[in-house]
Amino acid sequence: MIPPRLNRFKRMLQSSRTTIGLFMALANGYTAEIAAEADFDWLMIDGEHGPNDLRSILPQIQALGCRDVPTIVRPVTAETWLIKQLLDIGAQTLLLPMVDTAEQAAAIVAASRYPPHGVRGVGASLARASRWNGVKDYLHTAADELCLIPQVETRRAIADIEAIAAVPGVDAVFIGPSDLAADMGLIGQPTHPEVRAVIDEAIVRVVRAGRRVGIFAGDVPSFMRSVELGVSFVAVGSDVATFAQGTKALATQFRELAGGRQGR
Ligand code: 3PY
Ligand code: MG
Repeated sequence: MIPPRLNRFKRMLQSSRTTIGLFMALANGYTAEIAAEADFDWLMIDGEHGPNDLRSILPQIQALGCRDVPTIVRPVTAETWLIKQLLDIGAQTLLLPMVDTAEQAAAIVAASRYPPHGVRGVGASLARASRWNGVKDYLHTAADELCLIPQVETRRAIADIEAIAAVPGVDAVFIGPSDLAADMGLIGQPTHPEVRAVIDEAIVRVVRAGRRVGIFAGDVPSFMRSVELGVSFVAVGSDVATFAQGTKALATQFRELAGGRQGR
């Protein structure tokens, strides 16, 4: 029998070091392989805003699995049926958007557990996650290697952040500055001082409660402040933005060298 697949992200989360990762929304296995060559601690396959579905997430999980890169998957929504599908194809760490209450977080945990601990449907013989029933005791041990991370990204969620983080089976919470800013009436301003103040206080509260917290911080001041306050993991950018910036910079540089001629 095959031993259970260990979740390296879950173990990294237990260490005291802050890890860095990249959001991937280019939605294919080939660019996931390129990102895997960079020196990130983990990579996140984004099905919330990237054009990903189950069939595009699978090859990315496979590509990253070959390289042993700790992988997070973010589905478009935290629905029970979608959590089942993602776990069955082998996702072990899920980042779940728009979780506002401890009850919603508890429902996510239930979706990830087989009965009697939850409501995950049993289809291990058809599932890559169990190596098609090859993993020893998969039905009994699968939950041990799962890592569930609700996103806290509204004022309502921030008010309840300790309760959400304390739900048994929740491994960490993740603060979404963009949606939080929007909820605060400051859409497009995730680094606004008022948003930052709410974020700072939320981080401190989670850390004080002895729980883990992550965040997206793509600029140096937000990154440094978040690390200083004790976040465990930070998404520092995205493949899409990196590609857009890189291609623009390249074109600009050589357009100038070419004397500004249009050439198209
Ligand atoms: C947000 O900022 O709203 C996110 O979901 C992650 O960056
Ligand atoms: Mg968000």
